[in-house]
Amino acid sequence: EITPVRRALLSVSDKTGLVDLARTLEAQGIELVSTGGTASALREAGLNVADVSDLTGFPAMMDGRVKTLHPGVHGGLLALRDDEAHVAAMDEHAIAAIDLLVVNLYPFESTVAGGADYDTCIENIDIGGPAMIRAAAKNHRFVTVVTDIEDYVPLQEELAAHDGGTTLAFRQKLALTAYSRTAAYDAAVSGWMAGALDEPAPRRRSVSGTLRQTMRYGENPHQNAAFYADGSARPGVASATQHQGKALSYNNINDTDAAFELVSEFLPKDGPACAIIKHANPCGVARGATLEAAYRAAFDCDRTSAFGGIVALNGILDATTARAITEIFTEVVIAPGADDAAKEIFAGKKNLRLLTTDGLANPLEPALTYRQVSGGFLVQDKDVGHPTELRTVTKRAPSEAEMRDLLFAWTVAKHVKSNAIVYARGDATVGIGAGQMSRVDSTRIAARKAHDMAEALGLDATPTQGAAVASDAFFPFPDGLLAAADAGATAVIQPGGSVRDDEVIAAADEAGLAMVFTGMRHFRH
Ligand code: 93A
Repeated sequence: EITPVRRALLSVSDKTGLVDLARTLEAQGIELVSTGGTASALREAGLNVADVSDLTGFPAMMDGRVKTLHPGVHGGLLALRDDEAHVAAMDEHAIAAIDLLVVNLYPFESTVAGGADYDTCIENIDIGGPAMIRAAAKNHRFVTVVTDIEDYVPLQEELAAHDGGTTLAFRQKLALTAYSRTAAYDAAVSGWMAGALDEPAPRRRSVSGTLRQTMRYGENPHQNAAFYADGSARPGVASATQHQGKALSYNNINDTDAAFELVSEFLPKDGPACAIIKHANPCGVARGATLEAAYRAAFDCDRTSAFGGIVALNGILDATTARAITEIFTEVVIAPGADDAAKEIFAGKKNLRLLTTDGLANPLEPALTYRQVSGGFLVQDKDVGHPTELRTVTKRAPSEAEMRDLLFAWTVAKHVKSNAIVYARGDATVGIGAGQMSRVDSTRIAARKAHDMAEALGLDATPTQGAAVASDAFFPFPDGLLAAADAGATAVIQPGGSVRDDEVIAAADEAGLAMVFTGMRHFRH
């Protein structure tokens, strides 16, 4: 099962680690062959390398579009070494066996991420590289294929352990990596084209990703799990830098994403904001004069649930805010950045993870969301909708302060699992009801939690007194709305559109509520 490596073809765009690898290959007596830029880099380092054109009898042509697409290369990769006819064909056409292929592709994903124009993106679609990778991976019974720079060291160790050869198990594993890479690469191309052609994104779509992290376990300890990056350049948990603490768990990543997406709704120019998330739902969201004030106001919405939560900030984490956060146990803090003093304060908290993202996500930027179902998955546009027109439907119109609270509550409600009810007052949530099967239950739960919190904080009045309330979908009956009025809410925002809107509006008028319709629903299941 150990196959000796006698000849290696190296063709890499990213030259990281190339020379080191080539040196160990040369030391093993392995003959090196390369394409133009790769060969130059190796020669510069004093290595002895043949040109691919020696194998093909053709120069690289058409601006490099055709370099390795030739039987001299593909025959050498695909020939079955134990098949007489294959060996005879190699002899007849003077095809040299290639036992090791090291390729990394034209940087298509980073070219797109860098905002390159259409033609530049097209030129960065690698054709010859994936063709060789797929050929070598198919013939893994004889050929070793390396597509990830991270695998250079394991390859060097494998060759050292097996006298310049590789085992079948090793080659199989690398072949699997290789096909994952070409699949992700083509998915990136198809995704880019869907965007460039303005094709409704969820259609004609191939989905893939690149392994970012394997986790100790998934949602529960008996489930395996891994985290994939989809290659998009948007700031978020997939591209964040982790400064300290142990690796993120599956649930951490899910919750951190929810936290960051929510806080990104609050533009820094409108002031500091903070969102605290538990089990993918917000348990407190607030704006403040400072980040610390925003954090404390968010915390005061539901101090019980905030314990062990995820904190997201829309500004650079500073020392005062960092100190406030460390007053209780928090799992993860995510922010666009953190200053040195803040990092130092966190350094004393070994179990706290700090992630920085280099910016906020754009809540209006189109993207896709996926949901697995048995035998398939659902794809849809991300909910980036914003109501264009608010319509007051009650006799009383909301005051300016009520309007501000209504919009705040509405923004948060979009990020709460349905049925979502959010009470807000003075730029902070004061009660959140999430994930109930009935809207009236969500309304009551949110109010009860606000009441409990007021008691715990020793407040005279329940914070829902004078609050605005948002509902992610219409109130089908007056009962939910009346429950909110009972809790002290004075203003309501909801999509409208129920067959009983008239009844609901009449009930609102009778209770003296101001109500606006958004005409847009924000289910989140
Ligand atoms: O333009 S290509 O699709 N045509 C080819 O025949 C071909 N063969 C290898 N690109 C091709 N490659 C790619 O060139 C490799 O995948 C690698 O990314 C790059 C290495 O080129 P160089 O050695 O000139 O830097």
